[in-house]
Amino acid sequence: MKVNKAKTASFDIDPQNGFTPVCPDELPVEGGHQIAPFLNAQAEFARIRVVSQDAHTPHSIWKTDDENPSFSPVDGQNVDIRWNMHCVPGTKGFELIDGLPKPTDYDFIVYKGVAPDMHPYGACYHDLGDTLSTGVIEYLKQNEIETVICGGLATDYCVKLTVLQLLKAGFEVVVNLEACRGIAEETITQALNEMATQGAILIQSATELTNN
Ligand code: VGL
Repeated sequence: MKVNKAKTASFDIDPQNGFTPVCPDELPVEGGHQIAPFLNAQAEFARIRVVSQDAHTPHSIWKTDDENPSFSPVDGQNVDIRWNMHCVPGTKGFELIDGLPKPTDYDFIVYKGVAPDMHPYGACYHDLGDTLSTGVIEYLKQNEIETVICGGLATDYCVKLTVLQLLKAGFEVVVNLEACRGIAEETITQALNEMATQGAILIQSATELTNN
């Protein structure tokens, strides 16, 4: 497919060690550490490159413990289920996976899930109700971006929600499957269906892209 580089951004969604086998005690996604070359390939077709990073405090109310396993519900307006602690700033899990640019070489960074009682998935809003902007939509619009190419971790959570938020904001959204990895087969299939139904364009690889 053709994309206009001047009006295209590349979005690296949570490509952090905490979602890879590099950090087995966090939320390891199979193959998550292998996506850097594919994110770099899609970025060649974009003028602007943005990244989101989970930045969680170890005091988060949604963390698992002996009585409360993964996926068990947790009370609060901006939390839903429990997860192993992951992506704590200052630890390996927070850092971008090997092979990506340094954070300072991106054009815009979203840090999300910073408050102990907020665990958003999509990178465009801090809350689960999609009202409190992280600023990335405004940044992209300010830069006259019309198309956003997305990849990252995990397909069935943060990638899915970010893609749906970008679609709602009016962008043409391309999901580069080679640059995504997900947590579970069933939820990955659901996520791909939902993104496509809402208008996302799914491509197998950045080799399907050309600039005009
Ligand atoms: C994610 C589960 C919990 C993700 C983050 O980045 O997809 N998934 N926290």
